[in-house]
Amino acid sequence: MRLFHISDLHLGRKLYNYSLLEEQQDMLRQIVRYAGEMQPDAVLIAGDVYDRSMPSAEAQELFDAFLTDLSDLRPQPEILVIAGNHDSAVRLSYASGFLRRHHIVIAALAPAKEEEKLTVITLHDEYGAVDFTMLPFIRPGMLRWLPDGEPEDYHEAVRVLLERQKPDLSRRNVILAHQFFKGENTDPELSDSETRWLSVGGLDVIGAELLDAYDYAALGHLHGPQKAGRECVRYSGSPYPYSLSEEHHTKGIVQIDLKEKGSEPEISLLKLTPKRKVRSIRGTLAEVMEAAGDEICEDYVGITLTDDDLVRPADVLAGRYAHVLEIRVDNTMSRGQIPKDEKIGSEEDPAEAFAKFYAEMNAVPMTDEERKIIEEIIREAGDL
Ligand SMILES: [Mn+2]
Repeated sequence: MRLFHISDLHLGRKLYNYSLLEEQQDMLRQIVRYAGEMQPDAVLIAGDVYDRSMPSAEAQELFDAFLTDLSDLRPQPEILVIAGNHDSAVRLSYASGFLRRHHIVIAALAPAKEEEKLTVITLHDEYGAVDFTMLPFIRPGMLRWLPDGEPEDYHEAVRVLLERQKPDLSRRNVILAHQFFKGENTDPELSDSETRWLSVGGLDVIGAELLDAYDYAALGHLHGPQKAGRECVRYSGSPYPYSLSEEHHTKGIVQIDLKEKGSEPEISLLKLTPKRKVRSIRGTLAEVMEAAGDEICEDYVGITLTDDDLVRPADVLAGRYAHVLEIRVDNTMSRGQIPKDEKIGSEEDPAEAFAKFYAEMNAVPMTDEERKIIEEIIREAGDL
């Protein structure tokens, strides 16, 4: 049985206020193309379909088109979707009863009472049955209804839920989950686009040994593709780089070929090529301008300039770079070579004090023109 594992689509996400809809549409089309070619039996989407709990109409359109395109493939893959922490479980569940009749299974809501269990879907191939346990994102607070009350942390919450429906170990088992699992002695690689939700030593960390019974764990939450302990416990990562810290990630689809029970699944990565790269450039303004090439560079770039003297670099860069995410200055001034003891004192001339403050903040001195403006403002203020 062949599986595609993706997660953290974050449809509707913006990058420093740039809409990524075009990039996301392109990445979804690449996934559909791969699915047409490789013919997976199931596509697993391990949470964070949308970037926000109230997705934009455009983001919903993208997902709608994606599900439709995948469903149009023959043979038609089963599509299994769980909710991540960014999704609204209730909204993602919309039409899930209907969609389920059409081989699209959405498990977004956590069990909310004793009788409710996690969704388990069974698919078959020549080696027999494969059970897919679908664990949507949960917080301990969602499980207050448990006989022992709210679990004390995330690890306990997941442990208790999985304990209630142990997999049949004579069959092959796959789990989909969107949580922060950590393998023993492994250091998870975090990126800037997800770290505000996670902390390595935090309460949300869950021991990956809870997934030992599963032949494959399709995880979502971390945006860098990586394993959490065992080879078969994996984060697919986001299909598109959502921060500059992800520029060296190889984004892609994890393809899993499950054979008979007990044999190691074959795992490979199908690479996705971002429509526009997300990358950092460093150098003098002249070097950076030169590096853009002959045409306007469309990549999303974070630029670090090393010149000591700069006048309105943003305006200059805009002539060659269509999508500048940030401009940093790393020069002698920013490296703190201004004597630190040169305190800005109240007895100092205000224009002089402001000029120092400006230089410290921007790592470049004010221009004469700017200097004139500030002197004027100070004079006017003094007249009041
Ligand atoms: Mn995410």
